[in-house]
Amino acid sequence: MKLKNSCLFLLMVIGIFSCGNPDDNSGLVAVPPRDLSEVIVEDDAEILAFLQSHFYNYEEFQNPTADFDYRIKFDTIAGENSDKISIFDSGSLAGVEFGMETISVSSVELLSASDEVVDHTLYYLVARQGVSETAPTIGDNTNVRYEGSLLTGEVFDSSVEQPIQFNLSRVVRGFGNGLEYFKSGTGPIENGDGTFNYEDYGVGAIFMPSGLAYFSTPENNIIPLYAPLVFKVELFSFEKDSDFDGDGIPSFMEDLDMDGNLNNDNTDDEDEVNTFSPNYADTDDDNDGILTIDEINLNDDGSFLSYRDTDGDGIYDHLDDN
Ligand SMILES: [Ca+2]
Ligand SMILES: [Ca+2]
Ligand SMILES: [Ca+2]
Ligand SMILES: [Ca+2]
Repeated sequence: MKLKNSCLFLLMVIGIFSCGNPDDNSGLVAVPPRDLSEVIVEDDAEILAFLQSHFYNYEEFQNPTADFDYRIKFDTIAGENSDKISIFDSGSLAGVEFGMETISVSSVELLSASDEVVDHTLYYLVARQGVSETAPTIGDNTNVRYEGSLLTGEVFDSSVEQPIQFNLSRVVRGFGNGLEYFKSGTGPIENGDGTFNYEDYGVGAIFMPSGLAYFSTPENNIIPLYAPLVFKVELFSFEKDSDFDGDGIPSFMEDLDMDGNLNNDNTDDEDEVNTFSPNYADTDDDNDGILTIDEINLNDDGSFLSYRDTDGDGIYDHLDDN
């Protein structure tokens, strides 16, 4: 499984860089990452060029045959396919031009030399919307099949046969944020041979600029620096209101600044210089020695009921080490 969280890796890199001048002694000269605001312009242009020059097998999705596998395929608009409708014009694409929100990315979290917050557009193509009532949140555990590739079509990672479990905050940011727009299917349905199937699940693709992926940290010797990525996705199922750390608070509620990113909310970060554990992955959020689950109120069934503020200072007990 290579679809790791770039943010946690980057935080480790910050630690290394902050230990001293990289020009000293080693003879190695660190190349500072490029400015985020410069890279996003290039990435967005590359993504748009791809969306306008390629189509997906929309005809198969519109009039599926009995044996259609509901897998997305891309091809260029050329030759015998020169009359196909581009992904951009397909009516199945969403992104900022289509009324969706942008995602704010802090250059500091990507080690970019610039100190800026830059809006990023995440484009996603919904070829088939799933049938579940709700979509997963950024904190939920999901059961997905996927294939990650460069815009050139070169595949760098996939799980296209068997579904795999991902928590949407433990993967690259664009993948987690993109899956929030898909619904899941029905199942599992036992096939009789020990395998399981799902039906009517969401199928689509997510197109992300490098600032929502690996940016300046190349992966697997395949993903180059500053590479926009595309992920084909199939969302079989998800666990609603997942509680990743089991502290009684659903993960999505541990996004204190409500920016849709759970990896930048760490109440006791001063105590975790080398062991950064954001609140959604920390059983003692304020590091006062009392577990979070013992500082909140739970229902009889163990689900979240309410927060406590014993000393009335406006800071909840589990975030208040005083
Ligand atoms: Ca939790
Ligand atoms: Ca946050
Ligand atoms: Ca923590
Ligand atoms: Ca505590």
